[in-house]
Amino acid sequence: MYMLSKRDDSSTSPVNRNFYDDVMCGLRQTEKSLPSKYFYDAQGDVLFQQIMHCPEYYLTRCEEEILREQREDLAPCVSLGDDVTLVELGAGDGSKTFHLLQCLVSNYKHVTYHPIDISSHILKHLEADLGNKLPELSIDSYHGDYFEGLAALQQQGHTPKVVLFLGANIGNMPKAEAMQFCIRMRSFLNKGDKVLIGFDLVKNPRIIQAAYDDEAGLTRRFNINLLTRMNRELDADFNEELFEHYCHYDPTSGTCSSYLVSLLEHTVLFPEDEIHFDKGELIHMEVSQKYLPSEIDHMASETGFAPVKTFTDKRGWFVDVLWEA
Ligand code: AVI
Repeated sequence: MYMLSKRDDSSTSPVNRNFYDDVMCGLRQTEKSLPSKYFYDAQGDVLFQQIMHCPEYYLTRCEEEILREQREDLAPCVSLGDDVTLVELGAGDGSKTFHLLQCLVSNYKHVTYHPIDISSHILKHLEADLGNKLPELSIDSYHGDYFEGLAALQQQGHTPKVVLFLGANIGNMPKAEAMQFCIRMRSFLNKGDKVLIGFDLVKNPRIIQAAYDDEAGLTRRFNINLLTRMNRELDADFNEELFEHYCHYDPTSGTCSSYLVSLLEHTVLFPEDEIHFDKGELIHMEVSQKYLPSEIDHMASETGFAPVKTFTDKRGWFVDVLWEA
């Protein structure tokens, strides 16, 4: 029996129970961590939108360039006959996918788009926006877990489809987990279905480091916002002033890691738990993995996909790879 909040009934919802359990599991470890999937509440969505537009965060602009400038090449690759069914995992605000969808609706009869996202807030925004801009597009969104969304689609029948997993979201998993993710994703696909996955490539380490440590402090606020969310939704008493954001890119592994550093020794109270922080102790917040092209090919072959085509931006910083199941 959980007693998560003295004040707010909504805190005892199953969603908050999972949130609480996940948080506690991470904070009770010797090396403390928090799951980055909880960054995306309404305020987190706004901050991430701002990050995507900040000068240092090149990833969104690179991928948008690919989808905008190579849409004519991409469209035939993602269409399977007259009909096109696109599923997007972690669709976000759909602003990059818009270019591809626009090209598809002007060239194909029936285009159906199934965005799946854990943020209901961003899905509502996406539906309204795309509904306005592309009235010919059929939109059928799913709020929740990616694999539950894929399973729900599978139950609707056997439609050839292309699954988009863009934005380097795959980088928010350690490499081994990303591999398992691809295997699981493939288990929901039929032979001939395709995936289009966005990977951020290894490059000058200073460029990567700056992307996760922007001058305006947006990434700092994005990380700190998770503490604010825990205070609000889990009745915790984090003092945001006692934590600083730190990020470290390790060019030998291609892993960019974000942390919050406790600036003082102190204890944070939850309704039924307390978590002690030493001065200087870290909470690992997020991994953003960068890949070599050879590692991406290796991932395709290890997970049972056949590489079809690779789309790269002009600077060669980012790729969208098309694989067939
Ligand atoms: C969503 N994801 C791909 C972003 C990234 O680049 O890892 C999340 C992010 N975190 C800080 N800045 C952006």
